[in-house]
Amino acid sequence: MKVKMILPALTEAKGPFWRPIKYSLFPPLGLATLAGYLDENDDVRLQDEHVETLDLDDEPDLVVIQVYITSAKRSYEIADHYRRRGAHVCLGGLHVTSLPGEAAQHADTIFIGPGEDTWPAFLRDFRARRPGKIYRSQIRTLDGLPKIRRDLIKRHLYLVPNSIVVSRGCPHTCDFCYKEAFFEGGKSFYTQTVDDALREIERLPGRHLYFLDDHLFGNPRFASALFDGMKGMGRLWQAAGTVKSVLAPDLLEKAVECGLRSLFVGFETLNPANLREQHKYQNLNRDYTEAIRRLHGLGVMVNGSFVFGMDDDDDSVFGRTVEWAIEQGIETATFHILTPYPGTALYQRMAAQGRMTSDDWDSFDTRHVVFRPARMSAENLEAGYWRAYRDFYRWGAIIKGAWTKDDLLGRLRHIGYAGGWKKFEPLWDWVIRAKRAGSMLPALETILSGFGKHSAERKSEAAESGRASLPACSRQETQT
Ligand code: B12
Ligand code: SF4
Repeated sequence: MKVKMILPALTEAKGPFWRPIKYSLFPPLGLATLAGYLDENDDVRLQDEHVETLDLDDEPDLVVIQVYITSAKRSYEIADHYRRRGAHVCLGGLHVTSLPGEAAQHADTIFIGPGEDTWPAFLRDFRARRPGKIYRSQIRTLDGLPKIRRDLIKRHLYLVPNSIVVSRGCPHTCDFCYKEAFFEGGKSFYTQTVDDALREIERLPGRHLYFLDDHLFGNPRFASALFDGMKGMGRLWQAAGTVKSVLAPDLLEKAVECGLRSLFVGFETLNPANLREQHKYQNLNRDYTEAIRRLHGLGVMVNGSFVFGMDDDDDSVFGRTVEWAIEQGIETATFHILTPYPGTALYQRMAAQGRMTSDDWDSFDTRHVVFRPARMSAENLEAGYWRAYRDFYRWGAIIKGAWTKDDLLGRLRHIGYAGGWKKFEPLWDWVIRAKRAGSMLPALETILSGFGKHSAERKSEAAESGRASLPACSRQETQT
């Protein structure tokens, strides 16, 4: 059977004039996971439109498209094209789960929720020539997951070819997050076994890893055993975690010991009223400054995530947030305009209040305002968002942030890392067009390993003064 798997791109990622590096970071892991369920003798091709031009002249029997909200329009175009050519077209992913009725108009079969149970069920039915029209995920487990088909990934086209997920979902329930809608009808947070996760890590070449799990620290027992197992592997890795998990004792130290060098942290807002409104209770009454101090103290860089436009935000939010982030010495920041995704509690609330102003899914990219903000105009929200990026990544701000580090090396690393992402965008653009994103990985590893030394030095200093002792814990299998 000829199978074509496609991750369509949103318009910006294919721009003739400008290609932001973020679209050449990670390969299509979801599709490579699904490819693992195909037979050895199936002829399968995986194309990621973010990094390559799609070949649409082929004639596969089965077409599998992963649909994100921002690529929905493009996904439907491609789906319609292949249906005209007689292929059986399957659509799945987050946007299909949020709006199945819309997606069904462009597909022979649609999939609701994660694919680990529905996809193999469909394949059996398809081979028996009785494919269904809709498959809903009910069984939530990562046990027995086949080997991810990483051989289908064109590694050289990505800066971070070693992306990995060892869990699905998250234990929290924030109103603006995709998670509740996607996992409806079953568990919304579950992990691999520790041994399976370690085996997957061992299969990845090189040193660098990027865990794309929503919350790698979400199950402390699992995370702790995983970090024990990773000790001595010589990895350098990045991941996402919550303020709460950073403040918890011991786990962070273990993570650093086995290679954590940078953490994406969802601060989202500095305003408790906003946190309450979004039901982001796990951030309430947490000392953000202490969390950053802990991370920096262990030599971990911080990528802070902030959302603008919640109901308690007014025009002053941008300046205050950026100034705070710079003063904290946060190395990189990701800003978003609040975006109510269909299917989320936030969307339902906004729609009920008659505040949604757009259903053009292309604009749901967290850079456009698609609802009526409560305490500022949509224009000011959008302008403030762009200003925040400009102000945070000004050389003056980068240097000010760097000066919060207490030694010269720390300052230089801060400048190198923060400047590297934003100040050299023309260089990234050239690298992507030359199809050489992968060749920049050693530079990233060098910077990250520098931070590792930084932390090791600090730890040995602390150990000398009798302060550092990390609890040892035996490796164990854990599953939520
Ligand atoms: C890595 C990532 C990116 C990467 C690359 C994406 C990629 N290569 O896949 C980059 C940086 C480019 C990116 C960009 C953006 N992202 Co992003 N990203 C992610 C992240 C962190 C991980 C994705 C991943 O690999 N997951 C692991 C794999 C195993 O799961 P999966 O891909 O979902 O696939 C499973 C299922 O979805 C399902 N499935 C998927 N497709 C299909 C198809 C069929 C037929 C079947 C049966 C099943 C199926 O089965 C798979 C196995 O279980 C997610 C968060 C998350 N946890 O998913 C956000 C996330 C997907 N991103 C999101 C957003 C909003 C964006 C941006 C718009 C943000 C921005 N401001 O730039 C852009 C635009 C994306 C686009 N191209 O349209 C939102 C999506 C919201 C939505 N409703 O669509 C998410 C959920 C983050 C969030 N919490 O809000 N992103
Ligand atoms: S903590 Fe993050 S991943 Fe978890 S529900 Fe909230 S926004 Fe989503």
